[in-house]
Amino acid sequence: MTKSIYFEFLIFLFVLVTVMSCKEEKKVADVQEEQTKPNIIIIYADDLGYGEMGAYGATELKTPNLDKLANGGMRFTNGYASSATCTPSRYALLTGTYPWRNKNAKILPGTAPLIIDTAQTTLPKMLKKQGYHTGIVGKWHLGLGSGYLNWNERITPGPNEVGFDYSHILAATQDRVPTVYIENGHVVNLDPNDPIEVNYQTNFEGEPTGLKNPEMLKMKWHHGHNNSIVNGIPRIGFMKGGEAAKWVDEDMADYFLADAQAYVKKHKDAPFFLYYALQQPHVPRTPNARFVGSSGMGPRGDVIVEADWMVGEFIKTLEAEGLLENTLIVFSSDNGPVVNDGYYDDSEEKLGNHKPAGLLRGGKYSLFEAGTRVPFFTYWKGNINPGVSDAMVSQLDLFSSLAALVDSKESTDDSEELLDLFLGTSDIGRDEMVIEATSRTAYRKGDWAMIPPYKGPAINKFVKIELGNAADYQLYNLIEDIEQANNLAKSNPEKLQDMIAAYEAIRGTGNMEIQKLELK
Ligand code: NG6
Ligand code: CA
Repeated sequence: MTKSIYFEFLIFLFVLVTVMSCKEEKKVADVQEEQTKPNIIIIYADDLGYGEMGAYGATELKTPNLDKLANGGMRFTNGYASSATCTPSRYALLTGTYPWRNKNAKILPGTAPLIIDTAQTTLPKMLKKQGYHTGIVGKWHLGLGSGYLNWNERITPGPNEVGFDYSHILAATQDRVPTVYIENGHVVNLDPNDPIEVNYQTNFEGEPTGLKNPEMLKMKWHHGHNNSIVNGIPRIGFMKGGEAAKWVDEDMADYFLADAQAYVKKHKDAPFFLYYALQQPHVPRTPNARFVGSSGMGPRGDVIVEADWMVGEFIKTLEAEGLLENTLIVFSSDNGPVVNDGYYDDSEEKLGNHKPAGLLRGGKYSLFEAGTRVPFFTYWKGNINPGVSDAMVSQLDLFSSLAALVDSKESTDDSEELLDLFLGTSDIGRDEMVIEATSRTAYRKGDWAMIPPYKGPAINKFVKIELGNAADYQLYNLIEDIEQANNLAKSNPEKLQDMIAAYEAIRGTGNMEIQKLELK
């Protein structure tokens, strides 16, 4: 090649590359212009109580990042999870259907089959039909597979079969085996020469347990949680193999944050839905070294500070990518708080004056308000005016409301379309709602809460939470008595009868077959 031909060739190449990259940029710009539908992100905490954020009155714990969002968006004071435990609440969130309609929607072991029917309508499926890319990062706990599960093959059906294009999850809870991450149905870092086996009934021969090998533990169990030991923490269920795939508990929050950030960066050019399911402050509470001691409240407070930081970093990413003005963020928690949920982790000793449930009675597992009334807010920069609403709203309502946002006609019987309320242009919420706690149900209508009689202990002595069980009906006026201290069932029999009739109209009368709450 002569020198001049060589130069001409170089110039040709330069022009070609420039033209091609302009085309690429144009494509992106076009998509952004065409993108009238906002991105949707649900950030969902695990066991975060009503009183756990500054914006909800916490004084001892600092949650600046969450507060900034809550105070800059619509903050609900009567926002509810459907249930006082995880699986049913997540079922309601993703299907828009009361979890007590599905007998399998209860706290699941890590080996439980998927409880959402693959033919069933779901929030991510509905959004997919409207052109959204859908992803879940974090806690799943809705079951996997359809019976016997081989963890060493593709794990299916799971999130990808009920509407998520992308999934990167932990199967059940941080305290349950298998303690591995699963990406699109595959265990991450699985070594085929070290296959994973999981069993919730019997241990594998020769494997240590929390019960028999206390010398191996860095965190001691208080109740339950005495099966397989992973990273010095005893778990629920037995697991063998999968050494290279096991997660490092202290890195979990960073791991999921990085993935949530990568997801939004990857999908920013078309509408996306991300369900970012945080694992905090569920047990075992394992803050990264950066957060140890940050709250002065021991690991439970430290992981709340950690979660708040993760949310702050995640928002920074949305901001840096120019996505905040075009993204609706919903934040809530799957159920109310519990201080001691099965490990000795100083949470009780170091709680000090912090009130995880604020003024509310009860906690996780409870039919009293603290079981289901949780932090709940929406944030959309430039689109939602900051405000506080006392209107009643349930996570169930996200299905129909988000459908309305994206011009879908889909809705479910149990999910009310409250889009204007979520966007802060209306103050009208639900009139009534059935709440659930470990298979028992109660009813809220207007300012009133009614709890039917249930057998069983008034207080669970392990977690030290009032469950709501009593021999007689309970009736509370939540406006006058948010602490549910005065049972008005006897003094206001007419109201009680109205409430019972309205409750039974939804729930029916056949709900006396309740399961025993077993917290061993
Ligand atoms: C309970 C566990 C508790 C927690 C809960 C599920 C025992 C003794 N207790 O059975 O630690 O894992 O299940 O929490 O095993 S949830 O937030 O996922 O519903
Ligand atoms: Ca939970």
